[in-house]
Amino acid sequence: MDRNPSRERKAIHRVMDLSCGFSVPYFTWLVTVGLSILNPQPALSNTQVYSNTFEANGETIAPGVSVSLNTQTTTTSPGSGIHPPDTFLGELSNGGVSLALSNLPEHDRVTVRFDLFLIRSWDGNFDLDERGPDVFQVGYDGGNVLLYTTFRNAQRPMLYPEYGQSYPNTYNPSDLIQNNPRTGAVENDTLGYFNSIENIYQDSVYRLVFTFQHSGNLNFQLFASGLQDISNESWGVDDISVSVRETTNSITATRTPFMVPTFTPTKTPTERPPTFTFTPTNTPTPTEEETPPPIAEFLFSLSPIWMQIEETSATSEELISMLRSLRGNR
Ligand SMILES: [Ca+2]
Ligand SMILES: [Ca+2]
Repeated sequence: MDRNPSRERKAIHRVMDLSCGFSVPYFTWLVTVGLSILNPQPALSNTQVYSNTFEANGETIAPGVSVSLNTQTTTTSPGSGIHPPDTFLGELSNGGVSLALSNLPEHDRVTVRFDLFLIRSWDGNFDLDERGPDVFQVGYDGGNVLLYTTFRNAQRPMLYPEYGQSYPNTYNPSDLIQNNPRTGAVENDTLGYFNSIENIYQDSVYRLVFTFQHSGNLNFQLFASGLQDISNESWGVDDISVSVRETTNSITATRTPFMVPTFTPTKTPTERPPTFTFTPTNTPTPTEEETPPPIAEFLFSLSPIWMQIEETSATSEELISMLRSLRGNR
C-alpha cells in the first residue's frame, strides 16, 4: 500500500472537498491512504427481502425486515404428475391477502413475483346468473393498482361463447376485451383440483411479476371479488418473493463507550456484494479514551480506505452521511 505523504495529503483534501455539506465541526476525518483506489460499487443493487414457498421452513426474510401477512391459511394441493402436491397460501375466496413489509432497505423500486393458483370454475367476464365477473386485483399501499382483471378457467359457455377473460388486459365493463380462457397461464389442470359438477380437473397457474417505483414501507395486496362459494372457485398464492432496488448500501454506525465507532452492514447483499468490514488496528481500552484515537481500517466495496478518526463526537447519522457522500461523489 502506498503511503506516500504527499499523496496522503491530497487524499485528505479530496475527502474534505467531498464532505461539503457535511457537518465538519464535530469531528475531522482523515483518509490517509487509499482514495486513489477507491472504487465504490454502483449505488443500485437488487436485494431480495422476502420469499415464501409455504412449505416447511420455506420462508426467508432479510435481516432486519419485518413481515406481516394477514392470513396464515395454507393448503397442500392434491398434485399431479406434472405438479406434485404443493403447499400454498389459501384456499381463498372473496377478499384479500395483505403482505406488509417494513424496515426495508432504502429503495426506489420493488419487484414482486408470485404464482397465482386459480382453482375450479372461475368465470371470467361471464356476468349472468351472478356467476361473475370474477375479478382479481393486485395493488399496493392502499390505492395503487397494478392489475385489475378477470380470469376464466371454464371453457367458453356454450350459449354465450363470446365470454372469455380480461387477463392479460384490464377488466373494463364498458369496453370488455374477451380473451380466451386461461390466456397467459403457465400451467393448466396440473394442481389436481377436481370439479365434480363438470367432472373435470380444473385449475390454472399464472406467474405474475410486478415492478414499480416505491420507497418506504410496502403493503402488497391481492384481492378477489365476484367469486361464488369457495368449493366452486377459489385461489391461492405460492412462491412469492419481494426484491427491492436499493439506493444505497445501508450502513449503521454505533459507538462504543470508548469513543470508537463500529460499523455494521445491515444486510448481506446477494448481488454485487460490497465487502464492508471494519477492523480497528488497535484495541481500545478505557485508558485510551483521552488519548489519540485508533486508526480505523475499512474495506469498502473491495477497496480499502484507511481513516484516522481524530475526534468522534459524530452521531451515527453523521457517520453514515459521511460514507454516503464519499460514495455518492466518486
Ligand atoms: Ca409451495
Ligand atoms: Ca364465478
